[in-house]
Amino acid sequence: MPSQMSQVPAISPVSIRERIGSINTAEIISVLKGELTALHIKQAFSTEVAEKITTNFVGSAGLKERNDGVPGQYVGASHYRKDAASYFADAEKARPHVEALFENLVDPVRAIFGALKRELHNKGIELRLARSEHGRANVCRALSWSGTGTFSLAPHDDVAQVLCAGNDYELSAVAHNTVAAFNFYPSIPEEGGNLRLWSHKPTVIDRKSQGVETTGYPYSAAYLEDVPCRDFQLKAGDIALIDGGFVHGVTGRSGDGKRRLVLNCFFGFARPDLVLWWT
Ligand SMILES: O=C(O)CCC(=O)C(=O)O
Ligand SMILES: [Fe+2]
Repeated sequence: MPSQMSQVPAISPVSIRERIGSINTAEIISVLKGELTALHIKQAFSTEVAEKITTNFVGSAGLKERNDGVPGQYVGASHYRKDAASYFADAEKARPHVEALFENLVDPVRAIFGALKRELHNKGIELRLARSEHGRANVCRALSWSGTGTFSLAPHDDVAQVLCAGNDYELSAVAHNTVAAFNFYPSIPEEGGNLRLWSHKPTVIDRKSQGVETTGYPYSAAYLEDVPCRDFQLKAGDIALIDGGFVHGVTGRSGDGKRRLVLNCFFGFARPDLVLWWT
């Protein structure tokens, strides 16, 4: 038997909350602390704001095709597979384009960042964007996945890339705590494009066995075959906040209806008194 097959994924229990309304900082903090695995808030921001952000993304002068092995278009910067110097330089360059997505809107990303910053400050904890001598992270990046087949974004975890980010990144400290992933959805196709979450939180040994030690991407269908999963059916204006240590992916889309657009960012405790936020 090939060594890749020898590791059987352990089933990790998940705790999920799904509801309509506005997100609150107490539930964001429960994800940050690892008490809640996933939080899906439906109709969390207005369709008017969602449509404006989508229009701005489509017309953005900063819109690019990813060239790091993950099919998709984006505005913003990703630390994935980059050293700190290139990531922060990219973030600085992309900042005007990220800001232009929000124009003069009161958008959900900056609103939540501000509310969480105030709430954590009251508890003696600082929340700030990750930074280095080369620059600082942006509040989010915008992504439109273009993988074809079963998944438009293949199953992955968000922790490997943080764990292996390197010593020059202050954010690598977060890998030992919950890496929380915020996803805001300005546009969602009629069918498909679900966020799928598997009941499995890979260890370093699991990742090594699957050949994804430094990337956490992609996990094969065979590896996940016997792991229970659940789908979040999303609509424009929804927010999904997950523990990025659990394997997750985005299901494929049928037809050529509306595009799927996500605003994504990561955050987590680097120290008991410091929460970092990056993309
Ligand atoms: O698009 C989504 O719903 C999830 C995005 C994601 O998992 C990521 O950017 O790491
Ligand atoms: Fe992810």
